[in-house]
Amino acid sequence: MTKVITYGTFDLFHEGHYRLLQRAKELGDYLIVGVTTESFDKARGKLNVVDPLMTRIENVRKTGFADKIIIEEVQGQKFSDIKKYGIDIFAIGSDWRGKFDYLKEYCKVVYLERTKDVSSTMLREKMRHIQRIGVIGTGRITNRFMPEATRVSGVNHQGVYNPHKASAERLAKDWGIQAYDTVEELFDDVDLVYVAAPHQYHYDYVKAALEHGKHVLCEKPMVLQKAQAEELYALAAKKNLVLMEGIKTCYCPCFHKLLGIVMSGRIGTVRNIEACFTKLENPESRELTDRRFGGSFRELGSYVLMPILKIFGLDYEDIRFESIDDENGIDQFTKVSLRYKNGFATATCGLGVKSDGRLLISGTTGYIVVPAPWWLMSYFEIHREDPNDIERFSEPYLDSGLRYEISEFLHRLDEHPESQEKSLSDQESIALAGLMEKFNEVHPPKVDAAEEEKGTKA
Ligand code: C2G
Repeated sequence: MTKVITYGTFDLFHEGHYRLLQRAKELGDYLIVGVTTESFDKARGKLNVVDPLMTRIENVRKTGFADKIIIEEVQGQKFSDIKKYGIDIFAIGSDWRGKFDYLKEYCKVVYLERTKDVSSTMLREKMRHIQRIGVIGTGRITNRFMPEATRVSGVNHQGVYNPHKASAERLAKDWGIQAYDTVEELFDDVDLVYVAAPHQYHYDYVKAALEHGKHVLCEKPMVLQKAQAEELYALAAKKNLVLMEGIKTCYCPCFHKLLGIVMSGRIGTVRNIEACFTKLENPESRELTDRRFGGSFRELGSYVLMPILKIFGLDYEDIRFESIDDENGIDQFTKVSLRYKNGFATATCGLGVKSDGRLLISGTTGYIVVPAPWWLMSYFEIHREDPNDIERFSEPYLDSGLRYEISEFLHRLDEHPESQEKSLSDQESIALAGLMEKFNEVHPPKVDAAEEEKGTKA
């Protein structure tokens, strides 16, 4: 008798789960299904799980494929289950490809293709159906986004668009999704759109997606002009759609904790904020060669300004930008100084410069320091006058951290606009676009007419 085992959360049970179990069962004679407990999902960073364990077990049972159902409670259990039940085959979806190769020493490991189209027909009685995501752009960030989206319950990758079809096809092949010829065809097949194209194309894609009635999560900087941001948020509101800017740090649990602590007055009244983000980037990269849209501020400015706007607000009295440029006029290093009625702030960003990427918030009774890299925040300290008086806080920040913004995006779809308070509000996102625009005014790109023409046509 060939014994097969598979595991999953099986939340909002859908066709992808059904087909996975069906094919796992076909691999042998006896199928064991491990269903994850809430606490295990929490520990492994699976977010937004809706159904309680008993409902998830019942849905697996109803398929009739499982000969035995067990619960998965702890890390390392797969290995002991394989031994305990004398398993011949471990089966799991292809989104986990390579991740369970270590089990090959004990049994055969089979990665089954994920189901591409997950319709909601099996979920008629459920509150929320599986949201199909379409991705625009296939760069580094998209490659991080794809695995992170599988860690959030209630979403499923559907397809990808890139005007360079070959790149879209590559990503589509890796993820068993569809590469679309036009962006309109992608919109027709999805509920949500993730825009991760180069910044200068964001406005057009976001606008088109909203006009097609799709919710949009757009990478930072969403747009480079305030009026464009205002227009897009107004359009989203008019169409009752969610539009959210993806500055990942502001959606992570540790940042929420930090903000709560600052706002509750634990370090007194805040007087100074310093945020720094620098990166040694490849000199050939788009960020360091694109005279119109490259440079450290456009690339990293959203991160360093975000905590300043969250804590001090949008009403600064004065702002000054200072940059060190390369011979093409691309800023390698930029410092933004903001003066508020009762406080100061400095946002520093650099490409090709390395500094201590920390966030420092100084108040009248103490200061908070988030060590580098603060934008991947999982720990911070409160210091007071007595050098021994240090309070330490930590919260998980898993992998690239994009799962938190995806989770927040779904939360807003469920009509929880109040969550803007602790992450990023529309007004703050509009203000960030305004600061991008201001930077452009004081630091106009050094481009000749031919390049200008090429840029607008691209
Ligand atoms: N699945 C699929 N097609 C989809 C969605 C999911 O084939 N469109 C598969 C997954 O690859 C997985 C199974 O269905 O093999 C269960 O998926 P989830 O409930 O999302 O569970 P997961 O987080 O993948 O947990 O220990 C837990 C396991 O490691 C897997």
